[in-house]
Amino acid sequence: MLPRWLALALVLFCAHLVHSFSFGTAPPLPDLYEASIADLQAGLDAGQFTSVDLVKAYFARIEEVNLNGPALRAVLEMNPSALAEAAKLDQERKITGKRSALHGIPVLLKDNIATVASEGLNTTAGSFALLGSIVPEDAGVVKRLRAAGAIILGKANLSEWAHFRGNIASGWSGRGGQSTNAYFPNADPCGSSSGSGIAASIGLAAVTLGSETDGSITCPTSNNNLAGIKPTVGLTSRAGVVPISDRQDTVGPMTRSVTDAAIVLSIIAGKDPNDNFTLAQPPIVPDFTKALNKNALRGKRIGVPRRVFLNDSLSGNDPSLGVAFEEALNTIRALGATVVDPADLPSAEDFVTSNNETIVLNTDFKVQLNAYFAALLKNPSGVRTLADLIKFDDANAALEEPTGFEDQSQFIESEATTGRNASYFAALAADHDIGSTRGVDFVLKTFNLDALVLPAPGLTSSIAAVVGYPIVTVPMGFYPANVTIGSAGPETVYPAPGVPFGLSFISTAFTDFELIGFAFAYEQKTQTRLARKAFPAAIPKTQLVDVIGK
Ligand SMILES: *[C@@H]1O[C@H](CO)[C@@H](O)[C@H](O)[C@H]1NC(C)=O
Ligand SMILES: *[C@@H]1O[C@H](CO)[C@@H](O)[C@H](O)[C@H]1NC(C)=O
Ligand SMILES: *[C@@H]1O[C@H](CO)[C@@H](O)[C@H](O)[C@H]1NC(C)=O
Ligand SMILES: *[C@@H]1O[C@H](CO)[C@@H](O)[C@H](O)[C@H]1NC(C)=O
Ligand SMILES: *[C@@H]1O[C@H](CO)[C@@H](O)[C@H](O)[C@H]1NC(C)=O
Ligand SMILES: *[C@@H]1O[C@H](CO)[C@@H](O)[C@H](O)[C@H]1NC(C)=O
Ligand SMILES: CC(=O)N[C@H]1CO[C@H](CO)[C@@H](O)[C@@H]1O
Repeated sequence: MLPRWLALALVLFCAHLVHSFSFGTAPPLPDLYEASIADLQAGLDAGQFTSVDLVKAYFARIEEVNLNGPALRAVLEMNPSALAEAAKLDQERKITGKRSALHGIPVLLKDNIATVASEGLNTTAGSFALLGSIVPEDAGVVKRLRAAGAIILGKANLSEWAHFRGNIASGWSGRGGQSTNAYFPNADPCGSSSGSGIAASIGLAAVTLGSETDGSITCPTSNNNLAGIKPTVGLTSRAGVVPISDRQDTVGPMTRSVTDAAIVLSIIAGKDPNDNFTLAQPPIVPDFTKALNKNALRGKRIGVPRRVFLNDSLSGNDPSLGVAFEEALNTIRALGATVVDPADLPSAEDFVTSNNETIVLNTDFKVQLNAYFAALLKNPSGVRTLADLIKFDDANAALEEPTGFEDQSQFIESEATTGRNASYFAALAADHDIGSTRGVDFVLKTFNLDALVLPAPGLTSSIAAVVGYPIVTVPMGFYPANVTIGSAGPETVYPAPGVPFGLSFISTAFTDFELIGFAFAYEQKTQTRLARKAFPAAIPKTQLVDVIGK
């Protein structure tokens, strides 16, 4: 037995060790659940940890929850070259310093964004029909990420073909299965950038990229408690992105804060000779972090297009969303803005009845998907056209059409189109009329507004989608404990208690900078994201301390 004085001294000594370990001079390691790009750069610059450590930690976090535990199915593939890429970038940081704010930062990509096959990752839009395909080159946005020193961590699950196959639950793909939300077991993550949303929400990557044609960034941003930017069409390159329509597709960041989203957008935005829509953007890519001003809403006029969009029987929204939205308007007023309410779109009803968007997307999809297939250097499935793809899915029904996920109606409708004829251009002109002439630009001008604001769910994304306008979405609240749980598919529920929802700021083309400012001011005032965490089993436990030096 130890003498009492020695036992006491040991206890005190151990207490001292614990004390100096957790409260010593070095700043604490960032918690990867919430860590910002700035937190990670500070630790990397100070030599507290390396990018190799970061990749190891994110890989371990993915392992914990992707197929194990709650099986969120957020991630399709982890990059076999990521550790080697990280080691090189660690070395470079030591010798010549960092290239950008994303140097050594692991980024997860939606699986419709191409990366060169030699690196080891597939680009499949979630489908076995593209497994093993060889893309001609990295997507335009990936070239920019790599030039900035970012690490491609892997590919995220998604609604297959960015949700353009048929009436299939959000977040499902043949290769990845049904991905689910981290805030309520088996809740809908929304889509089509589902895995990007889930992964960003619980820190399976530092930041993620999604793509949107109509709602595919803003909706999963909303459901997963994130900040997301759906850039103006033509601000970020779509070259090398499995397409739906060049009129509406756009690539943007999905992150835990507006600040991180602004950092990522500043790097991925810009002209790309391989996407001529980008040539129409203003000559200089703004530094979007300069928009991060807490007073950005002061003196601004923000309109509420109430008719149709805030009518629950038309939007399909739960009434609890409307309650939170009225509070959000009060916050916007408190931040010094004038809320113009209502600021109705003359075209509001068209967003319920018009079929023009469907005509445009169906026509473009066939033309552009066939061009995507034609540009592949190799595709082992043998699929070279949309017609082949429809046959492939039917022939591989166990993989691509399991019970509850059989539908190919959008593929079939698109295949029936015969190119960009007069009806197509009429539909495009009608979309311009609905979205701009009697839509966003009409109300902005009539009421002298800086932006519109609406809850993210419902019909909101279409207002901007049909004319390629930007949306910035930030956390607004969470469904209450007594919300009526609904069905969102064979395996998913929505709404459900504690599932997040967002607030969307919308304006005309190339107002991304201003919208980022408005969203930042609202985010800083409310800090809604921090009010609630994922359910315990969906929170990965691995932290940097578990991997450093191992
Ligand atoms: C990419 O697909 C091939 C099958 O064609 C597979 O062998 C490989 O493991 C996949 N890559 C990753 C990172 O999963
Ligand atoms: C892009 O190029 C195509 C043909 O290559 C052309 O039809 C289209 O008008 C161009 N778009 C823009 C925005 O320049
Ligand atoms: C909401 O829409 C329904 C269906 O069109 C309509 O009957 C109702 O009057 C609308 N409510 C309001 C407040 O406009
Ligand atoms: C297209 O929109 C216009 C309104 O601008 C409408 O009159 C027309 O019926 C719509 N066409 C279809 C096919 O929905
Ligand atoms: C354009 O093609 C569609 C099928 O894609 C067809 O329904 C429509 O009638 C055509 N319009 C014209 C003007 O030829
Ligand atoms: C949930 O509770 C709120 C506040 O008590 C109440 O206003 C609302 O009607 C309830 N909703 C349901 C679906 O019971
Ligand atoms: C990274 C990862 O866990 N990927 C998995 C995604 O889901 C498919 C289908 O279950 C698995 O085959 C992958 O291994």
